Amino acid sequence: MRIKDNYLKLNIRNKRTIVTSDVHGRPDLLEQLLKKVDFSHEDILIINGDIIDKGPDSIQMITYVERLMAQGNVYMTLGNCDKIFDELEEAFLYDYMEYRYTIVHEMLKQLGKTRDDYSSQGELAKELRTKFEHLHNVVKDLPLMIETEDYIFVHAGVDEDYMETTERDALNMPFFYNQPHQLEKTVVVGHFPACNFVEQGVYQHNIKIHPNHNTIAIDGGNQVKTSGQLNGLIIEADGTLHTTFVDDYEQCMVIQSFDPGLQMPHSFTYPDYNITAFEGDEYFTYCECGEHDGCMVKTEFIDFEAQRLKDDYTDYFHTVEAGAFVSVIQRYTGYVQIKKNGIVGFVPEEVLE
Ligand SMILES: [Mn+2]
Repeated sequence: MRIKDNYLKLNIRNKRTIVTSDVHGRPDLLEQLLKKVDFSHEDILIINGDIIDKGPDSIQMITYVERLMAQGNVYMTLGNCDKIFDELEEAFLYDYMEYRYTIVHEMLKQLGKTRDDYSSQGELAKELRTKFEHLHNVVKDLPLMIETEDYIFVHAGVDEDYMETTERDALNMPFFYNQPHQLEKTVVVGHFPACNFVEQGVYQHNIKIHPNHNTIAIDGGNQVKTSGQLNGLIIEADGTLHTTFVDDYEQCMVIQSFDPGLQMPHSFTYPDYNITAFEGDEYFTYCECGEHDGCMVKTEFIDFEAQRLKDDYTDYFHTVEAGAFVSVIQRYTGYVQIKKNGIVGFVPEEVLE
C-alpha cells in the first residue's frame, strides 16, 4: 500500500482548520482542545493519526472520533498506533503490551478475560476482531494522507515523490522534520514529539514550524513524554497560523518572583541518555556526556549504576513573576519542574505556593 492507494483531497481555504495528532486514548484532552479553540460546525478538524494506545481510554477515543467524523467536517489520517487491530497476531504484541497500555488491555478488561484465557495469540486476535469489529471499522480504512490546496497532512512523513510513499514510511518515519524536501506544499506531521528537536538547549513541547523546510511538527508528546501536551495547529480562513495546546497538570501560583540570570541550557532527549555522573548532593550532580559540555543534573534523574538518565532532562531554569500560574510537572528535593508556555524548566520550591 502506498499513499496514492488511499488518500483524501480536501478544500480548506476560506475555512478555519484545526489540526491535532497523537491524542492517544485521551478523548477528554481532545474535547478540552476543541473547547479552547471554540470549535464549531463552521470549522474543519483534521486529526493527524494515532488516536489509539498509550493513554487510558482508547475505546472511548474511537467512539468519540467516530461521532465527530459523522458531523461531516472532521477528518482523520491513519497513524501507526491505529493499526493495532491488524497487528494482533504479530510476535511483538505481547512484549509491546508489557511496557505500553494498549486498547488490547481495554478490550480484554471489557470481556473479563486475560491473555492466558486464549490458547494462542491467533485465537485472541480472532475474538477481539469479531467482538470489537465496530471499533476496528472506524480506523481500518483511514487515508494515509490528506492533501489540501496548500498542505499535506501525514502522520509521520513523505518521500520526495509523495504519492509513492509506502504506508510503512508514511506512518513511521521518525526524523522527517529534520529532512529538507522540495515539496511546494507544507507537510504537517505528528508521530515524533517536537521536543526531540532541541534548539539552543531548550526543551519544549510546542508545535515547531521549521524555519527553512516547509514542515510543521505538531506532536506535543501527549501520553509519551512526562511533561507532554496535546497540541493544536490553527489555520485561519485567510491562511494565518496559530498554535495552542492543552494538558492537565496541576496549576500552581508563583508567590515569589525568580530570575536565574543568563543561561546556556542543556537538554537530553530519549534515547540520548548516556552520561558520566560525578559526585553530587541531594540536589544536583555534575555530569558529562559526549556532545554536551558538563552540566548539573537534578540528582533524582540519574541512574548511577547504569550511568544513564532516567527520563528526558533539561537543566533550564524558568524566570517567573509573583502572581503568575505555572504547570507543575514534578516536585523534587528543593526544586520543582514546571512548564510555562510549553517550555520545561526548574524553579526553587520556595517560589511556588
Ligand atoms: Mn505515531
